[in-house]
Amino acid sequence: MKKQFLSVASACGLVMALAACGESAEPAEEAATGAESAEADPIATRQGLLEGMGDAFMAIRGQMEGETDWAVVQANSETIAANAAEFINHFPEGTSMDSGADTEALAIIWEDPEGFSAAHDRLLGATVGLVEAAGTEDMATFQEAAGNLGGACKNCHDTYRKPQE
Ligand code: ASC
Repeated sequence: MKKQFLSVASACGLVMALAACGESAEPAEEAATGAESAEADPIATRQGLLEGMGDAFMAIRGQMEGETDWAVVQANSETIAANAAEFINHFPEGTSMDSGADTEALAIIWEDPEGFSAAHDRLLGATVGLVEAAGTEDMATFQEAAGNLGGACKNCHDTYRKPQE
């Protein structure tokens, strides 16, 4: 807070000559917290990240039958890990199925944040394991890690996503 005040204060110093300091202080503070402001389309963002994970997992499964290009497995494993770490940041309040939006996110996500967070932690652990296993280039090791990831996906979907028909 203090640091923020100081930077606003020095910005005021710069614009003092314009006699607009009082007005400029407010936008400067808004800019400092811009990362927390509402994003345009959080549902599309998280869906894109989750679909990217699904596509990457499909590509991995393709490499697990027959000949394996470990570079492809490793790159897709990295994508899954990166998307898994990011999509969780796009569940603002008011974006469940109940909002009428085109999403399968159940309201229980916001009613049970600890459970949702625990399911996400399990996913993160599984994605770290996936990347590590991809690095070993040992199929038995990788198969186990891929199984763990599928379990983590399912674990969350079973509770927090609209049941699939
Ligand atoms: C995928 C995908 C999921 C999971 C899940 C695993 O490839 O898109 O949602 O695996 O089906 O049980």
